[in-house]
Amino acid sequence: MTLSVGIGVGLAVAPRLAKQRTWLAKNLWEACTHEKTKRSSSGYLWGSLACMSLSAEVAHSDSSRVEPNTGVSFPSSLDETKHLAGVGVRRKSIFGLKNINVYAFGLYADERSLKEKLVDKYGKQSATELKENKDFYEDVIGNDLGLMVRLEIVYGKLSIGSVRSAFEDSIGSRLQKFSGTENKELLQRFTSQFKDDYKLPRGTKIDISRLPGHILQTKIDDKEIGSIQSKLLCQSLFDLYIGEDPLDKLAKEEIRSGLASFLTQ
Ligand code: DAO
Ligand code: DAO
Repeated sequence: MTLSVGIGVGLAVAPRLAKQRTWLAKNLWEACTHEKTKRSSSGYLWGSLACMSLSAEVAHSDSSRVEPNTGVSFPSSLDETKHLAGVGVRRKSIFGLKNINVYAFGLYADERSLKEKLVDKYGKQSATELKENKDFYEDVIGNDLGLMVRLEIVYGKLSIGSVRSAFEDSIGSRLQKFSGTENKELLQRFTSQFKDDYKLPRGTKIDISRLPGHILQTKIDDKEIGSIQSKLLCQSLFDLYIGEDPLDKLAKEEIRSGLASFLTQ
C-alpha cells in the first residue's frame, strides 16, 4: 500500500521523465503484483526485489536525468528558476578518426520568465505545434529570459588552448551569423575570462547563465569567473544547443519539447 502510494506520487510529480520509464515500470509492477499474489516464498522475494528496484527507478527519475552517452546525471531542477528542459553531449572528432565525448550538458530554463516573455505570442499553440515552430526557439534564444546551460566535462585531457580554439569556431561563427560581422573583440572578451592556469579535469561543472539584461555569467564549480553584458553573445551561446544547426541534434529535439511543455503547461 505504502509502496503503491509512493509510486503514484512519484509518477504524478515527474510525468515527463517518468514516461521514458513507463515500460520498465509497467513490467516490474506486473511482476511485482503477480508474484505477490502467488505467495510462494521465492516468488515473494523476487516480487519484493522488483518492487524495491521499481521504487528506486521512480524516485531517481523524479529528481534527475542521466545523459545516456556519458552517464552524467543532471538534477531536474536546481532552484525555483532552473528546470531541466533536456540533456545532450558535445563530441569532437579528432583528426577525422574518432569522436570523443568532451562534455555532457543540460539546458535549464526559468519557466516563469519564459511564460512572461512569450505567452502572449505563443500561449494559444499546443505543445505539438509549438515544438515545430522555429520562431518560438528563435525567440527563446534572443529574448531576455532566464536560461542556463550546465556543462560537465567528461574528457580527461582538455586543455585551455583547445577550449579557446573550439569556441573561436563554434561561438565565433554564430557571432558572425547573427550580426553579420566578425566581432573579434567580443569573442576575445569572452575567451579572455578563461585564464591559462585554469584546470578543467573530468567532472568539472561549468554553468553559463543568461541573467536579466542579457548578461552572460560563467561559473566554474560554482565560482563566478566573469560576466559579460551582450545580447549577441547570449544568443550565440544558446544557439549552439537549441538553434537550427546544434551541437547535438537529438538533444536539441529533447530540449525543444521540454521548452514547449514549460510554456504550455
Ligand atoms: O585534446 O585535441 C584534443 C581534443 C580537444 C577537444 C576540444 C573540444 C573543446 C570543446 C569546448 C569545451 C568547452 C568547455
Ligand atoms: O562546445 O564549442 C563549444 C563551446 C562551448 C562554450 C562554453 C564556454 C565555457 C567556457 C568555460 C571555459 C573555462 C576555461
